Amino acid sequence: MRLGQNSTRAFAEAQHYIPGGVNSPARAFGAVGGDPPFIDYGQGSRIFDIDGNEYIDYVCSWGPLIFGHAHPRVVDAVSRACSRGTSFGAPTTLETALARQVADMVPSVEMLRLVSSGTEATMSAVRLARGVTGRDKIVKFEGCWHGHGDSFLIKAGSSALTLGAPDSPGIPAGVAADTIALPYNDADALEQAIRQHPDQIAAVIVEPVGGNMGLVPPRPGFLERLRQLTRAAGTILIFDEVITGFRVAPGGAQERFGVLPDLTCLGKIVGGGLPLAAYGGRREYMEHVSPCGRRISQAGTLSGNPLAVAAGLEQLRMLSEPGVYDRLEAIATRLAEGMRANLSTLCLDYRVYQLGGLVCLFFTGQEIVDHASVSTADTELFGRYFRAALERGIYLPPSQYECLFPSLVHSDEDVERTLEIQLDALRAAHG
Ligand code: KE4
Repeated sequence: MRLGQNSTRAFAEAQHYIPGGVNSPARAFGAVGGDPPFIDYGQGSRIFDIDGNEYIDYVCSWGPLIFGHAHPRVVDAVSRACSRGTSFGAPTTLETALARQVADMVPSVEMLRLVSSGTEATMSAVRLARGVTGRDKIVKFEGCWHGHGDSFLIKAGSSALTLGAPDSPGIPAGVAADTIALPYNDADALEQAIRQHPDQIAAVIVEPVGGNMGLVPPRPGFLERLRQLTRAAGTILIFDEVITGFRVAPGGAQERFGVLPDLTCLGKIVGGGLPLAAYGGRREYMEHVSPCGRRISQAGTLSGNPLAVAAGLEQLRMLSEPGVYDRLEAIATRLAEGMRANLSTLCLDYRVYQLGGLVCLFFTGQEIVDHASVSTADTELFGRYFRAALERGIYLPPSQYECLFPSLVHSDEDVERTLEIQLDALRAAHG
């Protein structure tokens, strides 16, 4: 990847002060080779680096920017909030308005707490589950990423998987011992785990659609079985909808698949590109979050920050307008169909998955159902494909284990241009 000299210089300096030169490992291009361009600004479906290169962006901040970069309505909402003060550390009516909007859109959510990141949301949801059940163990699924909380860095997905280090140093053995990692899409494994650990499992946390090992749809019946098994075992079912929330349907995967969890974690889109996430669900559980009920602790200086709330509320209101999800599904479907046509043109038997506003191309011919099948993908080839696409002006997520996040402002021309470039990048990758 020929990087502009300004980005090259910027990356060198950044690495002196910031580990890997980035504030989140996925951005370092470790999985795809080459150095990351440093971004100057974004507008709509495009981002522009500090050397003046333009890209059609399919990262979109890893999902939050469902209306693209610097949407006028979001910018205006944040600007108006900013002029009234950036933070108060005191309640505001807009936080209640956002909470009400989320509760109106997400079927299982009766009550919720706003926090500052998806990691904080999942950590808090698990602590709540442990607090109300009095149990210690949790179940997660291999290849799912729930942020960098200690309990989750066991066979994690996203950057942990990308960097080939599913288990992170620094996790106490005692914490790891309370996390049971099972194969995704394997409800029988959960049934067995519940039998092996009777009355010990506080929560099952799952991405209802795998989004951090690439796009891995739930097998028919998987989510329903999780719901049945957890209800029978007195275990709390947590849907981590940080990616799928407001992305695969207005009410997320729980609306799309008709399975209601006890707790839901939300992030990305709900914050409109600013640091805001949420966890919520059944009132009988949320009423034990401090300062209420059993006072299960969770706090945050900038939780419910007025700027982030303004951005998130505006985006959710825009998402509530008619026809939005048909448009998003149409964009993602066209991308997937076009990619399959490109693979057919080149007689390549790779797999393309699409669900709601998510798309993923796997460099393998195997059916994708779990972490093991995803691991058959040729990540070396993906790296060559990624760099070829970037050089041609398409900014894909820099990992085989991430999804494309198209926005509602990716035009038909953007999509057709993308598919033209994608064909070239596939050819270049195969030399
Ligand atoms: P954050 O702490 O990054 O806001 O959210 C953690 C998280 C929790 N749950 C799911 C399902 C998630 O996908 C994430 C974060 N997603 C990654 C990308 N797949 C964020 C990108 C990054 O780590 O830089």
